[in-house]
This record gives sequence, C-alpha cells and structure tokens, in this order.
Amino acid sequence: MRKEIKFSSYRKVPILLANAGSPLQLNDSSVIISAIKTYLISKRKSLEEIVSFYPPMKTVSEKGKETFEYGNKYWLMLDETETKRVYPVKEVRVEEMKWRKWADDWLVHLISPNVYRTPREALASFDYIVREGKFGTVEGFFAKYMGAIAMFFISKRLKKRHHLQDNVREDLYEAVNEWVKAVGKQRLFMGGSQPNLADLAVYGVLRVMEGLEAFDDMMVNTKIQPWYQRMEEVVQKTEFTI
Ligand SMILES: N[C@@H](CCC(=O)N[C@@H](CS)C(=O)NCC(=O)O)C(=O)O
Repeated sequence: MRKEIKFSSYRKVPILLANAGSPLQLNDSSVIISAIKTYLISKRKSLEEIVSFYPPMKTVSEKGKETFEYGNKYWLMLDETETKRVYPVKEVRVEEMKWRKWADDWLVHLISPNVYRTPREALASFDYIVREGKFGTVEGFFAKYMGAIAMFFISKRLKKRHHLQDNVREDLYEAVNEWVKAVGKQRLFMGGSQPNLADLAVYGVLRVMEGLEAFDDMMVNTKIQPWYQRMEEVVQKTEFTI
C-alpha cells in the first residue's frame, strides 16, 4: 500500500531494503535482480558497491512528473573470470539481456489490459488482490469495487498507450509464443538446463496472472505450458545454480 512506502522518494514497488552494514534501498525489479545475482556470483564485492553501478537517473516531465530509470540494469557486474564462468559465450549474455528488456518493455504491459479486460475480469482480479492483501472488511469491499472500476478504465488507456490490438489476448498469445520460439526445442530453458535471468523475468510476469481467466486462456491457446511447468518446478525447489 502507498502508506507502506511513505519512507521512500521512489514511489513504486518492488523496493528491496537490505541490511548491508548501513541500510540500503534497491529500487526496480530488474536492478534488484541484477544486483542480487552479481552479489551471489561475486562475493568479494559489497552490496553497497554493486548498487553504485546502477545509478538512478531522474527525469521530470513538462507536467512535473518524476520518473526514474536505472543505468546498466540488465548488466551483471562481473570480472573476466566470473563472466567466463557464467557466460561461456558472449551471445548467451546478449540474448539474456535482450529478453529481460523485452519482458520489461513489452510483456509486462500486456498484464493490465488482459486482467482488467472486462468488468467481470476486473472484479475477479480485484477480488484476488483484496484476498491476498492486507485489507480490513470495509476497506477491502471498497478497494474491490472502486479498484475494479478504476482499473477497467485505466487498462483501456494503457491498451492505447502501448498500442495493443483490439483483442488484447492476441498480443498476449503472440508474445508468449514468440518467447517459446526463442527458447526453442533444443533446451529446457533459455538458460539451458537451468533458467537464466530472462526465464526468471518472463516467469515473473506471467505468474502474476495465475488464477485469472487471462492465464487460463493463455495456457489453452499458446505453447507456453511445458516451459511454464518446468519453471514452476525449478522455482519451487528454490535450487538455483549460480
Ligand atoms: N520498472 C519497474 C516498474 C515498477 C512499477 O511500475 N510498479 C507498479 C506496481 S507493479 C507500481 O508501483 N505502480 C505505482 C505507481 O506507478 O505509482 C520495476 O520493474 O520494478
């Protein structure tokens, strides 16, 4: 909730607070992932040092709206030996970056127009949000109905802003099939026998829709299911190899 992130000048979630000697705040899911992954590979570097490699860049629009973008956000800060170990060939690193960016710049924008597509779907989405969130009974009731109505209309604006097709499901189906094609038949994940950060980014976006009509439609109408199931198994085991 907004009141829970009052302490922060960065107004979006996720935010990661790390107790790294002095408290440290990391913003933006891709920066968080790049920083943690760098930290796990290169234990010599402190988290403070790593975070300094992802500088925030603030832009202020004509209307005075502030937005943050972060430098190097898909780049892991590795030395030569670490790079050779994690990315035996350069193409693997380039491919991972390309698809992480694709997940952030395109795939993620398909969620809202799809899960708030109709008033019924918008209500189902908010029913889920309210059930999972920390809402009181009255607060939850209002959040559900007001939220669903607001997001139904906002999602139409987002649909226009990101140039989605009239039938927003089509964009979702095309996107996930494009992803499945990029992974190909020769490997289990884009990362090979284990997921890489591109697999993780795509899984993270799609997982948000679980339990909703958009997710079920996607499972039935695309080729994503086998890869998604493999991801689910690996993530549940929490056995990521570094
Ligand atoms: N690129 C950012 C996007 C963060 C983002 O847009 N978060 C949404 C929720 S998923 C949010 O906090 N929106 C509130 C707002 O924009 O005021 C990331 O991946 O972390």
